[in-house]
Amino acid sequence: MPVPNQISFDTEVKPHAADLYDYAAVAETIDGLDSITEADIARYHEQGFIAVRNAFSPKEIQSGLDGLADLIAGRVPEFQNIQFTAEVRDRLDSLSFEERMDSVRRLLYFVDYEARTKAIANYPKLLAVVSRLLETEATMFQDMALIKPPNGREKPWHQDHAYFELTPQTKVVGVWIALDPAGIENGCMRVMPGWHRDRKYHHFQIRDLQICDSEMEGLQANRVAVPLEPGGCLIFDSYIPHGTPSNFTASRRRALQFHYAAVGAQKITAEERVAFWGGEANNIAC
Ligand SMILES: O=C(O)CCC(=O)C(=O)O
Repeated sequence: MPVPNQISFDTEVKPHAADLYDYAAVAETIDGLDSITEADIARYHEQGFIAVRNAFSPKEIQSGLDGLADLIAGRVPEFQNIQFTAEVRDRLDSLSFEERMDSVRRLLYFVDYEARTKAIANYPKLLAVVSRLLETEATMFQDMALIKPPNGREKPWHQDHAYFELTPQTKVVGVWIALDPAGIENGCMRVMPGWHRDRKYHHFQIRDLQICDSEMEGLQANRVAVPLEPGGCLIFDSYIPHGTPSNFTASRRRALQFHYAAVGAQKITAEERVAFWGGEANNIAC
């Protein structure tokens, strides 16, 4: 289904439980995309993710931030696919640029409007790593920018594959790139290492399309936090449960996220996706 290219607004949601993103360990990182070894590739398959520091240079990250700033400021008027927080619905046009930046939740499908972000998505060293992981030529099929401003809301636990109109068997690699320091307190990623294997969760529309909180409660011992400096990235399997808590700081936490699959990956319909992944559609209670 085509995604409408238009401004939208988030809905107000209840806060998450205080311990929903507690974790037992912090992820180790590999230094640079060039350093990824066959052992790291094996670890990706085993754990469902790898984290890389210094994957992109400060100049490349600044170009990504500049690209997003142009899109958010409306300097590319043909691009409208920005979701703002609910509380600015009635006053969007009166916001300063900084206030507008801090009212964005996400941008979707922008790279065809903005060359600097497209260059990051198609960065040859990144594509080479993703193709190694997929064991075939990779193509990017979804681009998103996640802006978690001060007090920004959570992204509840989910598996990205539940969002895609691709067969459940399709191998998908996600790449989440930090544009600001992403730390424990401002909402860095949390993942469940190894939980991408043979696990499929029904997803429910609660605070977002998500795994039921009760499935994720009490699993602190199984969780790893992935703090990253700007230019670092998390490369992850689309079946790994992951999420990010609210941003409890005054620091922005902006990120780019791209998803890649094999060229020609087999699609399913929206109805087939819901029938496979949807909790409500399968009459399951959350
Ligand atoms: O950036 C975030 O806060 C989480 C993003 C994420 O997990 C997603 O959009 O799939």
